[in-house]
Amino acid sequence: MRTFKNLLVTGGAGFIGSNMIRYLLSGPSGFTGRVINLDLLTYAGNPESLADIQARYGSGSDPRYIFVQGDICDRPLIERLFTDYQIDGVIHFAAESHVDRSILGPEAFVRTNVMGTFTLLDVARTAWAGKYTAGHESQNAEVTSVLFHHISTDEVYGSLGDSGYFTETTPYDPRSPYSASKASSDHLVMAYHHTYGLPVTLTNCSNNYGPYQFPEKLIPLMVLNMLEGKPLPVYGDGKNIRDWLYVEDHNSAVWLVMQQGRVGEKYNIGGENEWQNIELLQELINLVAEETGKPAEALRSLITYVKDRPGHDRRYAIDCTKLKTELGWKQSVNFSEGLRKTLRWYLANPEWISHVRSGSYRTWIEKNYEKR
Ligand code: NAD
Ligand code: TDX
Repeated sequence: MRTFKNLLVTGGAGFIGSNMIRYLLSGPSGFTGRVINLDLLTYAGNPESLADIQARYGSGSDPRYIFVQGDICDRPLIERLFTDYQIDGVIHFAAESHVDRSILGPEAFVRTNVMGTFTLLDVARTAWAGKYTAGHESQNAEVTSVLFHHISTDEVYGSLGDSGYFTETTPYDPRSPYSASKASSDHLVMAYHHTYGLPVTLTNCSNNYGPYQFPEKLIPLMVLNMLEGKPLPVYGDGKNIRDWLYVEDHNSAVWLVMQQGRVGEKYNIGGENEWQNIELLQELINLVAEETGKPAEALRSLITYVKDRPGHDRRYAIDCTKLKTELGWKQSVNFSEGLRKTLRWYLANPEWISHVRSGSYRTWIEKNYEKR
């Protein structure tokens, strides 16, 4: 089992990264080391999502949580972090993550997702040179002192028809600027392993949902629009299918792969939980009606079919047999419980929502963190 002392988490102020840091420091991970969270704080990065962690672990003479505002493309900064904090593990979440934004402005996606990943890999290779065996001998090593874990998506595999599943050997067929940039980053990660022997693991996960998700993604967008009586925009015929997974189940899988997965291997992570968008929306409407007392019919009347997303992938479905049989992972949160938990979190956190809506969360950093 691999152990780590100083984890560099990139994109830790985003949705999945902030949940991961909470899982590492105050969840059931068993991790006893230090987290260095490097995040540029783009529109999607919100340090308020980690206010509890900052308060509990972020101060004192030997803090276990250190926040650094910075860019993954900034090579001198990353070199400094590797040296100053003796980084022995990287969990690389930082990315431009929203498909619709990638259609409107692909350049930021290529910059962060491709060049940013390249920069991190190249610094890790240099910083860790000599600390691992170069080449394929590193594969299957039980103990590795350093590891680069890359977070990726099922979208790299393209789009499925009515049947079939994505496995780890499905050929890549990305179809949006977002998924193409993620596919490029995956290839760079594997290339750094094969060429330089860099110890890497890679996971490709299906759609996540849960607390702290930015309200541009389907589930929080629909919930907040329902609460505000706004239209619920359904793209195309609403029959596109996604495979949904609760965010903490994603993070437990990532942690398991980092500790016990084979170096140089990729693992699929999925919910085995396929929903057509329109069916999911009906389910959410029923839940919101139950939890808030708003009449379901009034909420249903907000459904508005809109122009389809260009190149909209029809169906994603993950086969995660490898992760289950090799490492014994399984999903722990059932979908209706997870949706209810998520909805209750949004209902209980109006301040987080209003700060995100107004953009005022950006000033929070000035008050609560020392600039590095
Ligand atoms: P997010 O958009 O909520 O968060 C991304 C974070 O990265 C933000 O905090 C942002 O400030 C930061 N960031 C962006 N550019 C940066 C840069 N140049 N330097 C440093 N930080 C930067 O995204 P998310 O939904 O939490 O996704 C995290 C990762 O998981 C991404 O790599 C994404 O591709 C992958 N993923 C997401 C899902 C999903 O359903 N959300 C599913 C599978 C994989
Ligand atoms: O308003 C909407 N109406 C709508 O019908 C939005 C925002 C989405 N949709 C549809 C498009 C998709 O079929 O809902 C589905 C889910 O959309 P998103 O939440 O934008 O997610 P998706 O495009 O599937 O990508 C997500 O999962 C994979 C994440 O954003 C990616 O980062 C991840 O890699």
